[in-house]
Amino acid sequence: SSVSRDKATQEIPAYGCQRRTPLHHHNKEITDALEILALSASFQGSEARFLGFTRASSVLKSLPFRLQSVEEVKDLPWCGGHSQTVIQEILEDGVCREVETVKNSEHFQSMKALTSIFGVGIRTADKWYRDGVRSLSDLNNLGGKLTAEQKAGLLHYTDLQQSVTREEAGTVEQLIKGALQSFVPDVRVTMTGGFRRGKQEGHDVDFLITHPDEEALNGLLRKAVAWLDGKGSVLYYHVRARSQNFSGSNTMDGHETCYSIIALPNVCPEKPSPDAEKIEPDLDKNSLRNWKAVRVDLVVCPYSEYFYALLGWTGSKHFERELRRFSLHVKKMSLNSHGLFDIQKNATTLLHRRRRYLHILDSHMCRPPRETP
Ligand code: DCP
Ligand code: MG
Repeated sequence: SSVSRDKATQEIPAYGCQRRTPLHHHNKEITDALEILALSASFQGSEARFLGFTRASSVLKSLPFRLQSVEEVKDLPWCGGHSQTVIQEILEDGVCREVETVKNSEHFQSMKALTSIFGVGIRTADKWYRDGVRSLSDLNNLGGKLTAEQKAGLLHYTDLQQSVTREEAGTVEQLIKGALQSFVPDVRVTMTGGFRRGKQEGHDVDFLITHPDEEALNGLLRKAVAWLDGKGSVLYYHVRARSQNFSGSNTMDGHETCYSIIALPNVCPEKPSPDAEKIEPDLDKNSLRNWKAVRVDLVVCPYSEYFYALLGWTGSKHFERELRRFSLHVKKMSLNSHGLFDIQKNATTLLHRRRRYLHILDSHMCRPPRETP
């Protein structure tokens, strides 16, 4: 009934971390449209509009019914005028003109293609766009100017565009665990990211690594990755060392992290028969290969920070951002993947300095995109 629908909309809390946000919900056409506008805003460097559309979309995902009229969102948090226009057009016409225009624009399409390369963030893509780059093939002319990460991203582009299945993630887990356990048999390895949230596929596989004896973790990540590399399983890797001066006011995560591309043996390899090469000696090597390139992130954290790191790496990105904003504004605490810090006790008590501090934290509430400078 409309009364119970009204009640449902009035009970939706304002922070994303206070709501259930199911993967499968009732208003996918609308949230997809809002997310296109959010993405487009981020491509234009407008963080505020990105957040506005992202929050509106997130709120609608928690609605327990399919919207029938734009009137139903009037009391919802974050669903302001611009989002209402989008919602109304989709409800009435099935499409939103602004979204269609954005989707067809050269800037949006180029930025989407460029930022889909591993190692390319919005800033790099935007610079390239201004230099005339429109598609991946234009990048060949940039050759020398690409970072090692971007070169690897381009080399394995087709594989990395395909999503990783849960089954493949399981195979990656065995591979990573095997490497780590060959050095520290009782190391703890937890799959995080989207797969920990129950997603059936992802763009990469994320792992958190810890051990009660923090000494056991020293040098472990580099040794394990080098070991895998020696076996030919690593296509690219870069280890970012643990930050030394980590403090509660730091919004960046300081854990030792390895960003990698792994050659995953195919779960069901389309193995050519052993004679195939004899019959067709010139067969493209790629069509014969029985591996797939998969992005893997490995994070090492001290045992004492494990639960914060687990929470921080489980996501989603928007959930993390909202959780940190909630901690700060409602609980007056600063949360990151290292701990929860009482800013009233630890940080400065001078009001004007605290305001500035709140402002800085608020604008950097999420880890910045992983991008090679
Ligand atoms: N994370 C974050 N802020 C970022 C990047 C990551 O808070 N800028 C956290 C939340 C993410 C988790 O790390 O859920 C893993 O990052 P991914 O980019 O791998 O995101 P997901 O695993 O959620 O999605 P996908 O299925 O696309 O891999
Ligand atoms: Mg992931």
